[in-house]
Amino acid sequence: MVVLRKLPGMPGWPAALGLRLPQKFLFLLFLSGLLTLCFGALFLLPDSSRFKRLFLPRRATASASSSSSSSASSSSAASSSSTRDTDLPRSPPAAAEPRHASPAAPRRLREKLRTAARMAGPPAHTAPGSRQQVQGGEGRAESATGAPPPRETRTPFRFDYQRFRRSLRHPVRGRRPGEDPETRARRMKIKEMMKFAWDNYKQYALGKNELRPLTKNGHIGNMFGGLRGATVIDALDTLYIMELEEEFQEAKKWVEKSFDLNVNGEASLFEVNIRYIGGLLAAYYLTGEEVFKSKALELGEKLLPAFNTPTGIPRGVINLGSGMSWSWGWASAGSSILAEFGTLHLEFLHLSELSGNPVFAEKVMNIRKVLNRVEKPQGLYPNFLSPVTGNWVQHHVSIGGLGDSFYEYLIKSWLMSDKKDSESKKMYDDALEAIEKHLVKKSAGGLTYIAEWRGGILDHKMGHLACFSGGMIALGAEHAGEERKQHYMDLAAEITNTCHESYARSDTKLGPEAFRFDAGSEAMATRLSERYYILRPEVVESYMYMWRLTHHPKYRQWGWEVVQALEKYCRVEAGFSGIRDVYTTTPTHDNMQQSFFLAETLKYLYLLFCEDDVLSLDDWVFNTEAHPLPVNHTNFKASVQ
Ligand code: DMJ
Repeated sequence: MVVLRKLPGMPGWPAALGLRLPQKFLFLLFLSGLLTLCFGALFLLPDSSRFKRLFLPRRATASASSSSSSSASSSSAASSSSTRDTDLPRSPPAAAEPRHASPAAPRRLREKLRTAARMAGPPAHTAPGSRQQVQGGEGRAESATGAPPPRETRTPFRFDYQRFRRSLRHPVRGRRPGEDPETRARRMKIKEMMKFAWDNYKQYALGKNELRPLTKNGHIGNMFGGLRGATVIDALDTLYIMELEEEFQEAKKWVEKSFDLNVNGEASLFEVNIRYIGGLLAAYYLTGEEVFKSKALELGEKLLPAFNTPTGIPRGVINLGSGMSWSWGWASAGSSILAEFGTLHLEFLHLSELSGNPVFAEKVMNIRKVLNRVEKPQGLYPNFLSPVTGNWVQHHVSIGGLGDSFYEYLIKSWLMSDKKDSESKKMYDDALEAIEKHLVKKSAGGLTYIAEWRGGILDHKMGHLACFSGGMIALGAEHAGEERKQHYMDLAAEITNTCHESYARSDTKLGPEAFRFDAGSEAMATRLSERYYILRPEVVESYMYMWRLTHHPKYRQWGWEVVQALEKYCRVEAGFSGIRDVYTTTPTHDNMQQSFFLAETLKYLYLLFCEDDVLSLDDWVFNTEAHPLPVNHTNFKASVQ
């Protein structure tokens, strides 16, 4: 109580205020309360606060971080500590209910949740295999035993880009042997379309997510959590492959100067992964430019808190600022979506490969573990899974929307591993067998299609999205046993043919969002709400694979028909736009140039008219947004310098 001592020549404070004894007592009580509060508040300051470091010993500030980080980093093991923990900041379910918990939660609790979320994503660029470094936070210098690791064991990690380039079997942009003039002219036309799409985006919408080509402005939307420039990131590798050098430099400059990752909004984990992380990874592998790698890794870390659930199955939506995550409001009973959590594998393996940080690979390997453990009805994978119990929530199965790219990533995981990941190949083979047995049907008119399944009842409808499966099945057929190979190639060709029919039977020669095989309908939309086309790539994606694997000229011919239809019905003054009805030759436009038009539709069309060694299937797998990721020829051995 030094401050209250009576100083010579000065009256004591209470006395100076003319207080009597009971009042003095009350005043003292108030003052001591105030002091206690001030001291307590130090603990609420962020660990980085100078005041905190001044007043509290360093160890005390670090301990909270290190305990939450160790919990978070082990949460990838499905049933390990995360299911047992009840301590709130270490408890994934609590962190996973922010929408409801957040507004009412006291400030301290919210701060702890944020800390837990942050610590789930340790910084990359750490030494491979050094577990204590994976468990980020200020306490990360300590090992599991509490002792600091000897300095010399912390080997710096550097991915050896030159070594990776030497491992490729073909030059990235091909060798350019002689080719017929028509093929070249068609390829050049597609390149011109890409330049037109990019130039208009650049002129009217650079920095926004998509171009609105009718109103000549940009669209941001709410899918990417405040991230901008989806079209830039999606376009990078297409510009590079098409040798649009100047345009590629413009896009790269935007990434360097304007691509801001410090955003604070609700993002789709899936969309950010396939478009942004996929796009950045591909741009890095194609060019070796460090900026793409570092942005991909930084963004990857921001996605990690979504995995803090009791099973390690991530939730679909994540706030990129706070790390809080939750399920889509429309997903039944707080479930996660098969096509979303099942479409992370390729990108996350590369994030681990490039950073030397195993956490990304652990997260997706755990997803596979959960999926392998759960009982599959008739061998099928339903689209909704609870991230809390790890059980299916609803028995809706689809190879189109909600399910699609999960199957794609099974076969591509195997291919990307240079055919070593036999577990994913088996999962793919088993899934395809079940799909063929229960969902593949032939229409009265002889068209093969893949129906949807609702608890055992078939819905005889195929979405445009499901049309990627022709290409996927062909890709898998290449590697099926001799006796199945032809069978699967035939199935792939039949499905691709059906999807072509859905285009051929429309007035615009572009396909509807969904088409049906019931009530006398054959490969046509029967509902008004399904007649639109939003520049989707899946049908030309299958043409590209079928061309590469069979070289049947009809696939190039079909692709060219799409080019002509796009020019006629989707090209407008300032870019390309989706249309609202494919069954009229005077369609209205939806005023949206989707970023996947540049990433996928134009890239697949271009590759259809390239030689096979341009982004050769020997060296690359395309992620579900058509961003090429390299096959692991060198066993992805990290280069330690
Ligand atoms: C793309 O973003 C991806 O292909 C995704 O897998 C599904 N849909 C769109 C394009 O239609």
